[in-house]
Amino acid sequence: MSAPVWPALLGRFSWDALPFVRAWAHPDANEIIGAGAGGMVVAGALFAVALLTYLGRWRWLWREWITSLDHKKIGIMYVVLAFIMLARALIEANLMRLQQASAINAPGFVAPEHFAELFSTHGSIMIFFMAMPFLTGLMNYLVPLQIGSRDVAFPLVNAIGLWLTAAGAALMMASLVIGRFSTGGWSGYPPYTELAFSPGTGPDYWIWAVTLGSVASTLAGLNIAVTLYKMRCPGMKLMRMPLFCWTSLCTAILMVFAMPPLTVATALLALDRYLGFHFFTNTLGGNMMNYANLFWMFGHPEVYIVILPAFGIYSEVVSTFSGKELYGYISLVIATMAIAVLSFTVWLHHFFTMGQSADINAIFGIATMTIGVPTGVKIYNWIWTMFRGEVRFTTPMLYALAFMMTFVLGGLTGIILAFPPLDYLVHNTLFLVAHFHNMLIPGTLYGLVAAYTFWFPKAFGFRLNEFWGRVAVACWVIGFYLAFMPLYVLGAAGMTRRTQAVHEAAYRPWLYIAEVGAVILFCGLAALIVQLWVSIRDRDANRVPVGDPWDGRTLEWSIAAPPPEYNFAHIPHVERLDAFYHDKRSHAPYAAPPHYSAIEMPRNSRTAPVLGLAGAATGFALVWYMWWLAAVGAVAMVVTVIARSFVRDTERTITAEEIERTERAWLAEVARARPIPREIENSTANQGLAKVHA
Ligand SMILES: [Cu+2]
Repeated sequence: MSAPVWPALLGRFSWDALPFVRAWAHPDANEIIGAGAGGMVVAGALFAVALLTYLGRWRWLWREWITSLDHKKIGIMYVVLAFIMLARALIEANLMRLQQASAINAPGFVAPEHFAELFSTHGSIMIFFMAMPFLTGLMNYLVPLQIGSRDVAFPLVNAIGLWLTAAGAALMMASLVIGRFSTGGWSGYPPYTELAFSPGTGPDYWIWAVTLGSVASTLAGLNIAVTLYKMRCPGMKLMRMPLFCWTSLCTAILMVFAMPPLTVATALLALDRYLGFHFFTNTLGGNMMNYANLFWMFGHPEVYIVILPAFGIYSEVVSTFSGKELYGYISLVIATMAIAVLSFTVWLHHFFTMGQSADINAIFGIATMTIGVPTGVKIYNWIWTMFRGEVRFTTPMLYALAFMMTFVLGGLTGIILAFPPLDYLVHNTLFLVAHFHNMLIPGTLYGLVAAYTFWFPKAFGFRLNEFWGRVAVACWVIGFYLAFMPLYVLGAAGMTRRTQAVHEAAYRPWLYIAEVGAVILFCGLAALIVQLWVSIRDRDANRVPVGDPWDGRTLEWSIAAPPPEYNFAHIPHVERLDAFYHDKRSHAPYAAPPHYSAIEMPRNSRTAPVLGLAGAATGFALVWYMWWLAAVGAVAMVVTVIARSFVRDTERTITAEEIERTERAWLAEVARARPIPREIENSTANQGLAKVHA
């Protein structure tokens, strides 16, 4: 480390902190990759700034998006953030596989420290800044539409959640350009992450990024739960909610109870690192087991936070594309609640080998196996939903089918790991890595991408290209099997996880196959990018303005695509499950109401983006010991909240005339559209009006 530059102003920053300077001094493959990654972040940011300036879109971005409190726009921004972070974390996954495949009794091209940063950022990003924002975005977008509401319960809290998440993601990105990230894994275990063993900026970047993300997720959970309890339209009893709403409710409750232990764990670790406390140190009474328990009290429910929404998505997809009511709705609801409760009783299975008695291990092992039961109920229900249905093998449905087969395999290896004596054998090996990717790729990623494909036409008014969607499915599925099945073999053969160098030549063929799989997985993302490009190019031909391209069942399909700001001109009244599906068959769902009335919607607010900016600045300042900036950021946050409490004029009225104009234009589209049967729903004839038989 060279000497700090202007310590009072720039804290512990030194020129060495810049990867470009390091690459200049030691131009080897390792440093050049680091500088390339930093360069990509800088180039991406410059490109975005240049593009916005060239198109003159700054004001538009600020007014229409950044300051918006519209739950739909906030949802879309969450998903955009998730896709950006997915790209980075997938590149890192490819680098790790390439390193292991090329470092068999050879040094490879990534140094050990750099490799440790790669698996730490890959895990932290995939969980906190890919899966979490993606599912929070989907819940934001869909929950109000599915329960017949105009908004979420707390629109401003919603926006604050988004911008705090973005602040955390910005810190993750900053760590590529200035300084280094943690080498302590996504779980950041002390004492390794304590100051004595990791004195650099890495664990501090991890602490503040994760803290911002966890506070944001707590807020998101509160908001979604209250929305589902208080904002349902008349007649929408709890047991009439679409299954995605049920899984969102259970997820939101899990967020409210599971995120605070994480916030506490990172806060205590910060006290250790910054102020010399000893919560988790090796000496002076510290005990890292306190951290392990706190972290996994969050960490295991987190697994279900990221999987339950996908269960809801698959329920909607399977039921819609089978043309049938969900089989066993009540048992699906009960199974979801059972999983949510049980998820708090199993955290100890993450450290069977860390010293508790055999009896305690046995109890947690049995509790873990119990979770297989409600999950099995769900798989059973989806299979029976398809049985004797008119199944259409569209892109989202293909994800659902791939999920059902792959997820069950992963569940079986989970039962192996739940059995403590067997866990002792494969603990800390690639077997575990194979297992959780086997759960999270089908159980989260496939679900999120299926939802993106399924609801994209609702959000943007045109369908995504089906061919490229199928190419993406093929890549994600084939890539998954090639990348992770070899890891089971390697793990059972004793190859440890998180290893930068490999000294066993017999591993070679399996590592090669895994590397090919990782490349194919990356092609899955590339196919999604091509799909988006092609779909935007052909958007006029694929418009579905009426808003119901798949003969949908729930309320979000009953309004225009894209929906107007106020969602529903008249708040719907539902009498049963899948109300819209049955309305289409018994009533005229597109009749104009006798009159329209004015609607109040929240005004835009600068509060959330300012809090996000101040949060990012404070986190960055704490990482670099720039105390003056940390103080400025913290004061700015408090002042912003106080200032907001004096704002009286928070609502904006949409006049009845404006609503009438919007609704009439849409009803004219409905009148012009030709109802189409399901066989041609993926052709340009589909304008979003479903042909139904009464
Ligand atoms: Cu677990």
